[in-house]
Order: sequence, then structure tokens, then C-alpha cells
Amino acid sequence: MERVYIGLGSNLAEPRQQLRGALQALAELPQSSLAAVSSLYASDPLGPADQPRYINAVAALDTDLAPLKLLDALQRIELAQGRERKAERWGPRTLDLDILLFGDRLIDEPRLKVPHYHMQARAFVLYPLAEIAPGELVFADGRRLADLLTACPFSGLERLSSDSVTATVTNVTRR
Ligand code: A4P
Ligand code: MG
Repeated sequence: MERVYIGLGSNLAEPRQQLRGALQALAELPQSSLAAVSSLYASDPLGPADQPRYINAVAALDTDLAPLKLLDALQRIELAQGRERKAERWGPRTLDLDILLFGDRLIDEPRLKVPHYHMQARAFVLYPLAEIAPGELVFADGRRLADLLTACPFSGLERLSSDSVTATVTNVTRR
């Protein structure tokens, strides 16, 4: 089993419900077990400002799926929840599932780059990740989570009090 961290984001069509559905789908993936889920965070949109705020979270999944198989599965979950791919960069979406880290692998394939590009500067990724990852986490490219957090202000981010979203997912360590 390898430990994978997955970033979840939504800013359309009841974002909390979108994340709830996605977490349930992650918990049901074959050859995998959902190990932990961060708090939910509300975050200002990165990219075009004329879109709703996002709800973001990070989940830890232990899996025997190969990286591209997991990507396929995540994209199926996105599509099942009404995701439409539009031309606008960083535009609104019902559900975005990004593979942030995959064990200690560096992946550079046309469909999959890991660690996920840009995650180093995104508070809505780093702070939820830090909730569920070991404090001394080092990425496969040598960067340290602690250093990235120090360089990334907790701005535009609001940690939401725990609610029913993660509570409905079974057998998960909650924070
Ligand atoms: N792809 C490559 N590497 C990966 C990876 N590690 N994980 C490829 C997942 N996918 C990966 O993704 C485009 C292609 O990236 C996929 O087909 C896959 O093969 P996409 O989900 O179709 O497109 P996207 O998400 O619109 O593009 P991108 O560049 O991934 O957008 P981001 O970076 O995910 O940004 N603001 C806030 N506050 N919170 C957010 O969550 N999200 C975005 C989207 C913009 N602003 C945001 C948020
Ligand atoms: Mg994406």
C-alpha cells in the first residue's frame, strides 16, 4: 500500500455535498482504504475572482492502485458528480480531485504530474494537508511541508468547524 494525498475542491452545486459524495466514493475505491480526512476549509477563489468561494479539503488514501488507475478512478468520480471541463483556466467546478502526493514517487507523465504543480503555494492545499500528514513530511522532490507552510500565509482561508460531511464517511480517522 502506498499513502496518497488527494486534494478536494468544489465551488458549485452545494460544495459540501460534493465533498461528501467524493469522500464516500473514495472510501469505496477498490484496493484502497480511506485513512484520514482533514477539516473542511472555505477559501477565496484562486484565478477568476467572479466565482463563488471554494470548499477545500485533503484526504489520505492508502492504495494498491497504480497512479494512472487512481487518476482514472478520480476522473470517473468527478464526471459522476457532474464535472464539466471548460476552457476557462481555474474556472468554477462542481468537483476537482487532484493527486497531490503519491508515496515517495516523482511522476512526470503527460496525464499526471506528481507532486501536483502549484500545490507549494496554495494555502487551501497545504493547511489541510498539514492536519493529516506527519509534521516532518518531505515530498519526493525534497521539499519539506514545514518549510512550505512557513512561506505560505494562512490567508483567504477559513477553517470550518467539523460538521456532518466527514462524519458520514465510515471508518475514517477524523480531525
Ligand atoms: N493532471 C496532471 N497531474 C495531475 C494530478 N497530480 N492530479 C492532469 C490530477 N490531475 C492531474 O485537470 C487537467 C488535467 O490535469 C487532467 O486531465 C489530468 O490528466 P482538470 O482537473 O481537468 O483541470 P483543472 O483542475 O481545471 O486544471 P488544474 O490546472 O488542475 O486546476 P487546479 O490547479 O486544480 O485549479 N481556488 C480555490 N480557492 N480552491 C480550489 O480548489 N481550484 C482551482 C483549480 C482554481 N482555483 C481554486 C481551486
Ligand atoms: Mg484538477
